[in-house]
Amino acid sequence: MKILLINPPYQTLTSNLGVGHQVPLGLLMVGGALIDAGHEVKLLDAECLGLEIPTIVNLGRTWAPEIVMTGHAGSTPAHPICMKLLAALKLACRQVVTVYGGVYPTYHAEQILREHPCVDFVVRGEGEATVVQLVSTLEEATPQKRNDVCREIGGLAFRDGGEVHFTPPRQPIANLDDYRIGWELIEDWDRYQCFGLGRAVIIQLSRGCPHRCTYCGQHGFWVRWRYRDPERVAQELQWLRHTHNVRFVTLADENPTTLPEVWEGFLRAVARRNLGLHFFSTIRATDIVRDEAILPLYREAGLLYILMGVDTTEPRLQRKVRKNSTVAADRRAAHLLRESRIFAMLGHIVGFEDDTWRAYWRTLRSLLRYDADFLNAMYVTPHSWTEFAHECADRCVIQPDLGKWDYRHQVLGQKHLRPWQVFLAVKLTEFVFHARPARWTAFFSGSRFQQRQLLWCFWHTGLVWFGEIASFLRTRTLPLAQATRLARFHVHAHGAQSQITRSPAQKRPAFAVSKTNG
Ligand code: B12
Ligand code: SF4
Repeated sequence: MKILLINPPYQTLTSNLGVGHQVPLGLLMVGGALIDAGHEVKLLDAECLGLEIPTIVNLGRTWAPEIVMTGHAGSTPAHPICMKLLAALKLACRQVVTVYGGVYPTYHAEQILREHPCVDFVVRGEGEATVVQLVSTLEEATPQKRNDVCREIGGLAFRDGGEVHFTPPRQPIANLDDYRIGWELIEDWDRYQCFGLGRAVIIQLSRGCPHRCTYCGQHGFWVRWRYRDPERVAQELQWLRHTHNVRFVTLADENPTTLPEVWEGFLRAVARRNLGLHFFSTIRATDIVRDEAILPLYREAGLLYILMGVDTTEPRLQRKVRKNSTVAADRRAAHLLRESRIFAMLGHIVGFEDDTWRAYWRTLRSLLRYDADFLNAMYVTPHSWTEFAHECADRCVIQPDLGKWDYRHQVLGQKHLRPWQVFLAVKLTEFVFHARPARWTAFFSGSRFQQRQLLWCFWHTGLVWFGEIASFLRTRTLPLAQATRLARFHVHAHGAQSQITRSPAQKRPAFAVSKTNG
């Protein structure tokens, strides 16, 4: 069948002014599986090309696909634009079947199918196996039989006789190497660049996470931690380097370091090939401390930027959000990374509780003591499928526009501070952190390459910093008195099925990792 994959035109300051546009890995993975099943697949990256919806519709009409599929990594904030896109496409091409997938639609399938007739199918969970089965059904079954056959496909939701029908959840893919990334769908490799280091890709060594941080839903989405054969991932990177001149790699893994032997095997396989690649990865501070002895290998393999989610500098809150780390471990990790000439980025979450000016001042002083290279401050965002949303059901939602649930806008109101005060505190924290003299002393003692990268980041994070101030001045938030409580907001905005409940995966104990893959 003729299938058009569309990366929706969701624009962010992070991509436009910050790190640059990245390959839409989720769609490439779905696309790879469909190509291997014999279908004719095309990718339209409307985000990267900066296309407006009418242009996308015209291009869609010209190519005349039988099926259109969309979804986005930033699945919550991209949801409103995905719906506008599918509505416009459905209006222009009534016969086209539309399929929507990703994390947000997985948890909000019922409301989406009830409220958006432009969506025919929602794929819940991992997409690869489900889309292959769905497309072969659409190809073979008569329209009268279609729904009956679709009932047999795990991981789907669709309308059936006026009701939304959910098929049973699909088991997680046992062997991730059974599927491949559809790299051939990329038309212009030069469009995807990162950190000023040339062509870039995103790839996964593993999926899932054995930890259970209360505000995060990624572990529930992937269900179990699984990994690809590290040798095969390294081979794929070698191919990307030699065939497409790829220079920079973002590891999309939630927790690539889960099993030390797998992680070390991957680093060795990459280092041995001497590919001259640079990597960005998110790694837990506790694992960096665990890996102290092999940090030179990290660098040899090309790890250049590591984001550590320290989340909070308060030990009490660390325990409350179940971070399974300590302030001492976080600081030690930042120090070890700097010693190993790897840029340390701190992921810091604002607004877990009702803060005061004094709390922000304390946080700033603690953050400075980590002496890391960069700070990524994010506003806590209560996704309905997380335990955190359950815990703060009584807090008020001052940002009802889902398009702004992107960690860069305040979603939950504060009792003691108004939104502009929280914003000011965050912007000042970011400014003081990045402008502190110790950081510039380190700059002058670094290599030319490190100095170049620091300047690149300084310029781009600076642009985003100013961009966010401009965006804040244009963004409306609700006064606390008019804001809805989170529990009500989720019921109203997302329908009864998706109101805040714990996902079954979150009830499982932490650290449920088997030593065998699959
Ligand atoms: C790499 C990454 C980035 C990169 C690149 C994003 C990109 N273009 O792909 C950068 C740094 C640019 C980035 C930016 C942002 N990101 Co980001 N990012 C990630 C990260 C680390 C990996 C995403 C990924 O590729 N996963 C692997 C792929 C294979 O998984 P997937 O996309 O979910 O796809 C699978 C299924 O969902 C499904 N599926 C997905 N799409 C579709 C479509 C169809 C039709 C079907 C059938 C199935 C399907 O099938 C796929 C294969 O199984 C995740 C954290 C994490 N570890 O997951 C955060 C994450 C996706 N990012 C997030 C956010 C919020 C953002 C930003 C909005 C932040 C900001 N304000 O700037 C921006 C959005 C900008 C943008 N243009 O993407 C959140 C999304 C939360 C949510 N559920 O809404 C995440 C989950 C982080 C988190 N911990 O919460 N991000
Ligand atoms: S370590 Fe915590 S925040 Fe990171 S992916 Fe795992 S559960 Fe989510």
